[in-house]
Amino acid sequence: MTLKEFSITASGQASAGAVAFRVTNAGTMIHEFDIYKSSLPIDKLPLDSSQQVDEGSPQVETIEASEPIAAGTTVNIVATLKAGHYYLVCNQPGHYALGMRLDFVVG
Ligand SMILES: [Cu+2]
Repeated sequence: MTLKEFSITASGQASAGAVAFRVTNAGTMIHEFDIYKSSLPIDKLPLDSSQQVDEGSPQVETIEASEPIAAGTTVNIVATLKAGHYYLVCNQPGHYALGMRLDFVVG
């Protein structure tokens, strides 16, 4: 996974179970790596007043929420995922709306 201003890109595939993500912040500012599940379209998640995805909304299930990831660093994150459709998001204020969101399917 690569995070930068303002995109998330992925390579590789995931099967249900413990999924390991190697997340590199290749940008120049702090980013995050969050995994959500929702029945809403990826561009229609509810936002709070800080222009962050509202993780308290009943329409958003937060599977994983990383600590802030500094520019130029790489972190390893393991999440236990069932087969299904997830959204990978950076939830620093405004970044979701600027395009830091990605569909992710676990087979
Ligand atoms: Cu970001």
